Amino acid sequence: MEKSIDSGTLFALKAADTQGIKTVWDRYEAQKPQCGFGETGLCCRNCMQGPCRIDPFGEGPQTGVCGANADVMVARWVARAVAAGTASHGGHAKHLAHTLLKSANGEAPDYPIKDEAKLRAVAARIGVTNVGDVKTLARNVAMKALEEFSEKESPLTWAASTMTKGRVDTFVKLGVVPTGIDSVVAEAMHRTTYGVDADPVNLLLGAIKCALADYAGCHLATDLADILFGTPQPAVTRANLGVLKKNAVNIAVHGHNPLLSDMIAQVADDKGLNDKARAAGASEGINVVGVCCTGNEVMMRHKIPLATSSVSQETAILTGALDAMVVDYQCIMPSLANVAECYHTKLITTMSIAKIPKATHIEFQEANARESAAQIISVAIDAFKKRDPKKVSIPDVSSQAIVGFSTETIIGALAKVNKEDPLKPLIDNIVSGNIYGVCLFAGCNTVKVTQDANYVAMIKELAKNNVLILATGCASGAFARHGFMTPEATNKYAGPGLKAVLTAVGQAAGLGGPLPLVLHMGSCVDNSRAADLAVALANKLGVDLNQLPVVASAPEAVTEKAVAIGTWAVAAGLPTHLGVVPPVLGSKVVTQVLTSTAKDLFGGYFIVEPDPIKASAQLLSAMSERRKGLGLSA
Ligand code: NFS
Repeated sequence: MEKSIDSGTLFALKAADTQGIKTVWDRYEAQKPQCGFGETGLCCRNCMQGPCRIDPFGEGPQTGVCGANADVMVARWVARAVAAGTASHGGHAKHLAHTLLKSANGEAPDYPIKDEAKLRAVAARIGVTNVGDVKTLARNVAMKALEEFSEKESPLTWAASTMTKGRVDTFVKLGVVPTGIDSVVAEAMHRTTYGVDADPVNLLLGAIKCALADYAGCHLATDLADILFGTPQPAVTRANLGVLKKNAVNIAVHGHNPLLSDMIAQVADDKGLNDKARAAGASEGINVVGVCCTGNEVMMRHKIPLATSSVSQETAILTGALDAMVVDYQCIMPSLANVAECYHTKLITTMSIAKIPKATHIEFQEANARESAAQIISVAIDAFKKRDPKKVSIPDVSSQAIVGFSTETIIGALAKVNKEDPLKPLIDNIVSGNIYGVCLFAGCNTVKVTQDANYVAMIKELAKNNVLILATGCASGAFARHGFMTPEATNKYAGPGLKAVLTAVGQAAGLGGPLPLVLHMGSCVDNSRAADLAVALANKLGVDLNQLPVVASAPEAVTEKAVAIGTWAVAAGLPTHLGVVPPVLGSKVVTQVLTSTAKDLFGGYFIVEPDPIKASAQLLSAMSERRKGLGLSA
C-alpha cells in the first residue's frame, strides 16, 4: 500500500528513509499484525480481573470474568470513546470561556472582544438579554458558557438553542438530552465502569447523550473563538510543505485552541522580533505555518498557510527547515520529540496538561499572552541559528487554498444573490437539482489507508454528481493540499448544476469566478458551523434535519473526537460515512444499532465503507432517498 498520494508528504518521507528516521508509517508496520480482539472491540481492560477477551468466531469464553458479553464490551468502548472526545472539545471550549471571562474582567488584556456583532448574536440566541456595555455582555455570555459544564436542571443551552425543534423533541422523547458537558462525561464514565450499565442499547443511548454534549462543546468553542478572534472571512492562502521558507524562521503552530496559535500569529508580525530574526540570518523574517486543526483556525483568520496535517505532522520537521513546533493539546503525536531530536527543531509544549518528555515546556499564560508568545518566538529564532543547511530540503509543493467559509460568510455571499432572503437561492437550487445534496467531509488522516486517496476519489465522484462539498479539520487540509479549494477545481470537477451555482454566487460575491469546489468551514469544532447551515436550511424549509439531503463523511477517522462528532452527526439525523472500520464488529447488536436501528430512531445512521467509490454511491443513494421524501427529483 502506498503511504500517501501527497507529493509533499512523500518527498519528506524520503528524507526520513535516507536518514533512518522512524515515522508513523514505520511504527504502524512494526505493530502489524494488529490484535484481532482489539480490532473487533472484544478486549476489555475495565477492571483488574481482566484483561478479558472474547473470540469473535464464537470459540472459547463468550463473556469476561464479570459476565460482560461482547455487546457490553463494544458498547462500553463506544461510550468511553465519545466521552473522551467530549472531554477534549469541552476542555477546549471551557478554556475559551475562562479566557472570555478574564477578558471581560480586564484580566486578559491581550484578548479583547474582537467581534462584537458575534457576541451580540450569540447573547441573543442564548437568551442573555440584560445587556449593558460590551464587557458586561461578554461576562454574562462567559458565565452562561461556564454554566454549561456542570449539571443543570435544563438542557444544554448551546445544544437546545442551535438545533431544530424537531431534533430537540426527538432527543427528549429518547431520553438523550444532555444537561451538562462535564457531568455527561462523568456519567458516561460511571455507567461504563465495572458493574454498572450492562444493556448495550442503553449504553449506546448514553453515548448519544454524551455526543450531544460534545456538539454543544464544539458549538461553544466556535462561538467563543469567533467572539475573541473574529468570525472567519474568505482568505486566500496556500497549503503543503512548500509553504516553509528556506530564508525565514519557520514556526509551526500545531494543536487546537486559537488562544495559543492566534496569539503567535499576531505577535509574529512584531517588527522587533522580525528584525531579530533577520539579524540572526533569516532574511525573510518570521514565517508562521499551521498544522492540524489550529492550523485551520489561523488559516481562516490570518491567512497563515497550512504546512500539513494529522498523520503527516512529522513531515514538517523532516524538511529540516522547521525551527520550532509549538503545540497546545490534542492530535499531537509524542513521536514529534524523537523526530525533532534528529534536527535543530525545538518542540515547544505550552499547556500544563500536555507535556512531552524531551520537549521544551513554556507555559502559556493567558494573562500575559503576548509576552508568552514573544518568548516562544524568541526560542524559535535561537533555534534557527543552529539550523543545518545541509539537512534542509523543502519540497517545492503547495496549492492555493481559498478558506474561511463560516456560516455567516456563506449566508453573506448568498445575500448578494438575494438580499431579502439569502437562503432562497440555495434552497431553489437544491429543489431544482442543480445542487443534488450537501456532503460535509470531516475528520483526520489515518496511517491505515493511503493518505488522502479516498478524500480525492470521493470528492471527484460527489462533485461530478452536483453535491455541494463542505469540509473541516484535517479533511479540509487534505483538500487544500490537493488544490480542491480553488475556483479551478470547481471548473474542473463540478457537475454542470453545481458549477452554475458556485459560479453565480462567486460572481455575485465579487470573486470574478466560481466559489471554490470545497467550502472550508474551519477546524473540527467548527463542524458546528456546518450544523448551523443545515439547521438554517431545515428551518427555512419547515422540515427536520433527518429529511434533508445532507450527509457527512469521515473517510480517514482516527480520534475519539471523531467518534463523538460522528455520533452527534447521526443523532442530528445525518447519514454518516466512515471509511475505516471502527472496533465494533465484535458485537452484532452494536453494529446493528449504529448502522440500522439508529435510522429508525434518529434518521441518521453510520455507513461503514472503505471503498471510496462504493461509499460515494451509498451517500448519493442516501441523498436520493431524502430527495424523494421531500418530493424532489431524485
Ligand atoms: Ni478532528 Fe482528527 Fe485532530 Fe483536527 Fe485532525 S486529526 S478528529 S481533524 S487535528 S481534531
